[in-house]
Amino acid sequence: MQDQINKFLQEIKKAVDAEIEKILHNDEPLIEGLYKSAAYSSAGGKRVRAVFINLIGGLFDIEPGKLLYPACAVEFIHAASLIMDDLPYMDDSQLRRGKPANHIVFGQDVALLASIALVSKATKVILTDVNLTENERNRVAAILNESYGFDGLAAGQFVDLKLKRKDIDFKIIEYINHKKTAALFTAAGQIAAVIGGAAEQEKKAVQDFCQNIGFTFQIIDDMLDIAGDEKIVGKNLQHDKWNFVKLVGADKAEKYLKEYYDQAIKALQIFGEKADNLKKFSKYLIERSA
Ligand code: GRG
Repeated sequence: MQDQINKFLQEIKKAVDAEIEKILHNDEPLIEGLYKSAAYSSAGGKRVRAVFINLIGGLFDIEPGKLLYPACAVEFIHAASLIMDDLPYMDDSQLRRGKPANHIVFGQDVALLASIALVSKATKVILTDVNLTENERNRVAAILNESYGFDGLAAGQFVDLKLKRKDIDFKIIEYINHKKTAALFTAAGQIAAVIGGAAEQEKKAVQDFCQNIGFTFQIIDDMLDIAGDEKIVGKNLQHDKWNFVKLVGADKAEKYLKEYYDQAIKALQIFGEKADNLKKFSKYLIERSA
């Protein structure tokens, strides 16, 4: 069964990689550099959020082809956030996905423009998605829109950047993890739930699952930041201003990890066996080394 899910994940990754490459194909010589920069940072990555959309879509029997553009859109926003995050006045990282960060290759000016262009492209692929109804397009675009502004990535990044060491407490860390990391997982889940015509109780379960799995994902990220191998993780480690694991200690971090993980899996109960692949993927995520 694990082999079956690996095959499924590879297929999603392959389809999303290929479609992203196609979408970012450029015929306009004047802005070739902008496209190159955007394509550079949209390539690679584990495609975790794309996989989530598809596995959550499976709970509602959505045919995978219908989720291809939403998956690309979420990955575009994710890539845009990584470009911004690496900039010298943000996290100041030189390495991303095993390659030099975008601004190292293309310059800070181009990196910022590519990031904005990718966010715009995310909206465009949804608003022109022929597989969705007009109502679905509008609802998906609204979810995406909320995921990166005052209620999502930008808010989380702002608090993260401006946080003084003396003000760090658990509630604030939850806020940051919620907005910076869980927001895109939650958006992925909500998008699949909306397209799948989920009932209110199901939407709530998907939200609970995504939020808690988002937290576990960030804790693992922080664990890898301390004990991972830069060559495998593919980004600069020991780089963050603060780190959940350093803050609460390794034992407590393990305890919180288990609590969030259990909560996430519990939220899937109402879906019965249909959630088996999602549970397997969640397990894979907490056992990951990259
Ligand atoms: C894009 C409008 C807009 C704002 C962005 C910079 C910023 C505001 C937010 C930072 C968000 C951020 C980088 C959060 C960290 C989330 C995280 C754990 C990323 C690593 O995700 P993986 O491991 O990466 O899925 P790959 O490379 O596999 O895709």
